[in-house]
Amino acid sequence: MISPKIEKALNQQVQLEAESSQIYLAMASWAEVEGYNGVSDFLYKHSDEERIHMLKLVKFINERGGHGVIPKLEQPSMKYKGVRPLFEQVLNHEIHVSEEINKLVDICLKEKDYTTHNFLQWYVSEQIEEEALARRVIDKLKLIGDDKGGFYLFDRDILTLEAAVSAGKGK
Ligand code: OFO
Repeated sequence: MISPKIEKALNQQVQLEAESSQIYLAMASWAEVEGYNGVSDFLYKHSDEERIHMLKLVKFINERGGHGVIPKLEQPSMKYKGVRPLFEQVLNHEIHVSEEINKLVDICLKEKDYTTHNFLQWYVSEQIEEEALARRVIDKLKLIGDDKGGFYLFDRDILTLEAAVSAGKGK
């Protein structure tokens, strides 16, 4: 059984994961309209992953005797200044998510809720990968600069970056 305090904190995380999914979905749609098909596929996939993060939390809360609350969401921005600023926004957002996960872990330790603490370790590792991936994408974009040919290849190959980061080559 989770305490009301942990339930509330976990539901705040449900909201954040749902917001992440929504933001990446808006980014994916923008990229698709702009003709960046690889970037768009990458972001649609990322949006789906965030929804899974949200669902995992909802199911955990319910299994532990709480009630996973499905939140109301704000409309994300429809316009982005370009692919690099977009990924800088992704990185900043993921850093924020990591900070929130760390706060949650801290609450669990203070409340001596080791079950939830253990459950959250998956999110801790996931955040390391997500930040590494966003940094890797930004590094590539910095290298490419204004080179259109380079950007064409980047857009074509962006989905393979994720596999490289997951395989531990994210640095
Ligand atoms: Fe990328 O945030 Fe979920 O965990």
